[in-house]
Amino acid sequence: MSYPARLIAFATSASLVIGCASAGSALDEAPVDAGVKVDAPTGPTVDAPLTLPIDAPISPPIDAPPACTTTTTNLLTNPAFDMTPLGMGWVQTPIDPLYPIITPDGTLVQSAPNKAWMAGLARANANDSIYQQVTVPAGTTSLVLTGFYEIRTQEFIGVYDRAKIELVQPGGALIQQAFAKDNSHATTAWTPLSFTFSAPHAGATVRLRLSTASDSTDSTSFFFDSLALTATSCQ
Ligand SMILES: [Ca+2]
Ligand SMILES: [Ca+2]
Repeated sequence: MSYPARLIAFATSASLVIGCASAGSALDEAPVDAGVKVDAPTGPTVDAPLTLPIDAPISPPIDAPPACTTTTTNLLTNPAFDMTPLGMGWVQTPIDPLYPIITPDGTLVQSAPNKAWMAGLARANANDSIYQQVTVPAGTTSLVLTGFYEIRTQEFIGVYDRAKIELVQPGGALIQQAFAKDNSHATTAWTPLSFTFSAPHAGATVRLRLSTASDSTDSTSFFFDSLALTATSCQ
């Protein structure tokens, strides 16, 4: 009664062995199923060449046509001190009436024949001044002082003699100082000066005042010539 059971067991084992051999052979030799989808080989991704954006050419801004014409005017009468009669346009208060400030005297001249020769006399309370009153045109956008100066001195140390140019009210109150030098700033040649006032003072009546103050020893001469108080306006 046990034999059939063993036979069954053997047959079962043989079947398993055969089954295994058959299965291995089938895997090794099985043709590629034509129906199996084979993916195309995957190569490295090649990025398409980047095309840099080409900026449209930038056209320079086209300025709008000026809405006005720029005009410059020297507000000073007799700005180079050379018109006649001598000293016209300027109000002078010299140290000594025998020595008018605007003069052809001396050898230094920036524009012939005259200049303003201030100080140069060593005296107590030796103060010179000249001024000219002007009305700045309405619409003025800038106010600029230009000119030339020379300083010659007998002083050799310390500061005792001074010169300044100021814009003042008709009553004398200071508006703004444009120039300040002293005997320590001696020159050897005519030297240009330039100052732009911080406000154009359009429409205002003002004075341009030059003044010097000297002590009683070792004189210093301050020379000025070819001044311009230039108003720029847009009309
Ligand atoms: Ca002159
Ligand atoms: Ca002096």
